[in-house]
Amino acid sequence: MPITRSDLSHDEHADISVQILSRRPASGSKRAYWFDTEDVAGNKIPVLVWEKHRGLAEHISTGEKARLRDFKVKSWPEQETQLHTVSNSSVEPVERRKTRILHVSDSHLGYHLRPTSGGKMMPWHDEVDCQARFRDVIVAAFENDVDAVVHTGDVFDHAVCDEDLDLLEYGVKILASEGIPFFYVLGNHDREKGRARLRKLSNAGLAYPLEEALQGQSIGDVTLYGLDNRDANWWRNPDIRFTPNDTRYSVLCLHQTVSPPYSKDSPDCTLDTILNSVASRLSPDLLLLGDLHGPFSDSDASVPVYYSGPTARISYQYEDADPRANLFEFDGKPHHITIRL
Ligand SMILES: [Mn+2]
Repeated sequence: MPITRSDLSHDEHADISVQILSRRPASGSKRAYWFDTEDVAGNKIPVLVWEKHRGLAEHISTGEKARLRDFKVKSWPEQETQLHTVSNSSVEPVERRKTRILHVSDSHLGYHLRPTSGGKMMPWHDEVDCQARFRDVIVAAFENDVDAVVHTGDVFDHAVCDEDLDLLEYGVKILASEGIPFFYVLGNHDREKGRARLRKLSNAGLAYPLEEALQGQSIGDVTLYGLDNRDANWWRNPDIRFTPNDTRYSVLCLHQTVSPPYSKDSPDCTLDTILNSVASRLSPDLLLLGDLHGPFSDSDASVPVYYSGPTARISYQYEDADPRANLFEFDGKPHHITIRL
């Protein structure tokens, strides 16, 4: 049987596996910080790290499971049981599942209601089936056993019918029923009806608008941050107030034309502008983007940056781009795999 709080006796040294729930600064002299933790039975155990042992657990993030070895038990009558570091204490991460995230974008549900792309008639318009490809996204999420789906905007096209709106709802609900959250930012094509349906789903706790979570949304050891689409003017003087987190990885999600990876005329902003504007609060490990309808990426940029491109072949300009999604597995750094839809 695994050790739980009730097995701990005052002044003994304990080895115990816990989940790290949060880290907070400790008041009082010589104290560095507290971990709020939970044993396998769900009992809360505060863990005090003394200043002289500060480095001991710096590699552990909230949300992780850790094995605490050689911690001193403090269990006074009528008080909560605590663990305190001593000179021999060690903290090791328990083998963890690597967080897997599916990134999709620009599904443009409703596109069947307009026959043009960039003002040009689309020769293959009748062959495009945004609804079918969106269903493929849901299947890809299950097949690849992901922990979350991130949609970087333009879920919907300008005009939508009930079937488009209901398909999103169906997809988000079936994901939620399997414990896979759907995170999103709004694109420049998401209009009133589409936004209203996304809002309904987020009010019901089924979909998660990243724009509204300045503290980010954590999934495993990854925290997702996002902004809805802004115009290029806003990016001249961006004001971004994210709250830092202590999970292992941060991912920033936007719906913008960004250079790099986009190398042509008039991007909304540069990658440097984005990184500088969040630098005092975040250093993202990955940028996930929507807006461009081609699969642009730059894995060698100062922060790896990826568009997924649209989930259906809706663009005249990028007619050779196959519909795809990005799968990321976080293992020391984000590893990228292309999923064809
Ligand atoms: Mn789009």
